[in-house]
Amino acid sequence: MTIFGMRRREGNASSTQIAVPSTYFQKHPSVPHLRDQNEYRDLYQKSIENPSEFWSSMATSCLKWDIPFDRVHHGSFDHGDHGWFLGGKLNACYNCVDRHALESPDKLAMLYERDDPEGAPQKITPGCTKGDIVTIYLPNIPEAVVSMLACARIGAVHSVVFAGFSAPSLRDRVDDARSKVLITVDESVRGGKVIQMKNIVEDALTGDEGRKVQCPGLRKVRTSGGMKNVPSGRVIVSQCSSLRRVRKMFCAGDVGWITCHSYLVYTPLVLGITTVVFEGTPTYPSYDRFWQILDRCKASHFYAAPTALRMIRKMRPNGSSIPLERLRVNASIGEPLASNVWQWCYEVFGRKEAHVLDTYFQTETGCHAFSPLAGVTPTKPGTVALPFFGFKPALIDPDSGREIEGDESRGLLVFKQPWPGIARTVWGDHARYLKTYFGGHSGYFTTGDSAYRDRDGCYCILGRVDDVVNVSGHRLSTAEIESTLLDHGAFAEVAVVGIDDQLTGQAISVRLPQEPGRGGQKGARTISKTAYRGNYWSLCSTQEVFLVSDLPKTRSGKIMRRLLRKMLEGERHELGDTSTLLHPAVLSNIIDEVNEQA
Ligand code: 6R9
Repeated sequence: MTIFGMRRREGNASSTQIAVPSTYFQKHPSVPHLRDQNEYRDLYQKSIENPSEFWSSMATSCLKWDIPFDRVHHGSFDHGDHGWFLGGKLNACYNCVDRHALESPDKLAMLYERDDPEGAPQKITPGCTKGDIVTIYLPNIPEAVVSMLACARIGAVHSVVFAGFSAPSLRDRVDDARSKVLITVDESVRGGKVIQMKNIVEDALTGDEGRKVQCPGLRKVRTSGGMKNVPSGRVIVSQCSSLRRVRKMFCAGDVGWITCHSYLVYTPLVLGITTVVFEGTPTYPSYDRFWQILDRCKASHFYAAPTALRMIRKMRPNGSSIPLERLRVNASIGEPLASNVWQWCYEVFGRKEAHVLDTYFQTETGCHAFSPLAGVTPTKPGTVALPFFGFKPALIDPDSGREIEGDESRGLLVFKQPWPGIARTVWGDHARYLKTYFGGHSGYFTTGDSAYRDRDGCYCILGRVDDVVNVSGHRLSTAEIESTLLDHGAFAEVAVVGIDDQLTGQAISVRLPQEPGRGGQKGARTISKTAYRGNYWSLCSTQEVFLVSDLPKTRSGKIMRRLLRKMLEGERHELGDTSTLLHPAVLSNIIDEVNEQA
């Protein structure tokens, strides 16, 4: 079978590498840890060939241990029993807060950007003990970070639930985690709208009829009214004020997302970098909001999801006049960053002064698995560049199950050896963990994504394996088709799914959010055909194009193609878990719009 038969440049990767902008070094006096790509290669090789030595040196130089570890790693993929830094003991909160506060007590740990920039933050206490599982149902406010750190400090496990989740979704997560304590606020504000979070919690606890008691394991609920006496008084929470030349990172996601666990909370705080906590949305009060925050906070690093970048690009194609005095790293995460969106980020958003990085990781990897190194390695638009330290990637042929050697090849993305951030179980269901991540291909960790490796060894993520469209034996990744349509420049957002087709097995179906002045469905069909030509030459005739007012997305900005596929296949009442949807109403709107256009 032809796996991926396409004429176009593979994987939408650009063939040119773009060097680190020279302004990178002018924006901040600090220099990167590594000199150049050669040093990266040497160190990477060490991390793969002798992981114990590499991670031991990293763990001792970056962290303060109460009891030093006596063994770096134990376990195997076959048994799924990984343990790291055995015998060692450290406190994550101490590493994030106290040791920096002791060294430089007036250094900022957090900057808090409210939805509405006026007003002062409140402080909270979790009230729980070691071993408890604490559900944190808070918006992006400093208290969310303080609650996470407070849990880490006393040895409680935090389970952070996205603040936008509904009462049933919250209830499921409290029950699933067997949580004893829940921390929330009375209300939050997002995009100028007040959300009564305490009422949502009450609904979660009383059930739909308001009678039955739910979440029986829950012992305590803390709302803002009852939260006083911050245990960790050393976290300095401040509005943008007295700013000094320290590195500051603005990670613009929801604190419930792994991206923010790793890159809003723990990484910057462990490294002594000020982290910016933003409560609002990129569009309120205007589409300039990200620029405003980066300017006000003098942030050096920016991290956002492509969906937010695409939306801002659509509304502010020429950027903003707000200066970005310090911005030198502009990174994206969560979905593919199409080449032309990459180009816009580089030329317009960051004015060719910031290093643009498309990074790749998963909840299960815990940290970057691929990324250009800021200020060190060149970037290649359309790729996530080279593997991060300790990640040994491979591509597997989906049919034979064999590893694919050589560059310019594509297949299922797996990792061949463990790294410290690897997920160690699925809570309460270890058998599921073994089956999902190690069951498919023995000896490998399965990511569930497919990828392309180009001639320079750079990787391009092609999307979830389930999202691949199989037309007449040609396996096409939805990410590539979407990227082609985005590169054509006519649309800001696109979703492509494969639907059953008697002739070809599967046909391509395209969803485009409605945009005025594009000539409606017919115009969109013409535009998408033009964009396809030369790329998906023989497949164009099977496509369907629908214009919809919005796409179903998770709170972290991922398009839920599975739902679109099910809706088209007539399984509108069996959509499965929709609890992670940002706007649940979008589903019925899409059904109406598709019915009108079909
Ligand atoms: C961090 C995060 C993980 C999935 C992952 C992949 C997709 C992440 C990507 C990307 C293309 C990138 N993904 N980064 N796809 N290019 N740069 O998003 O974690 O929410 O667990 O999602 O996101 O499909 O497997 P998580």
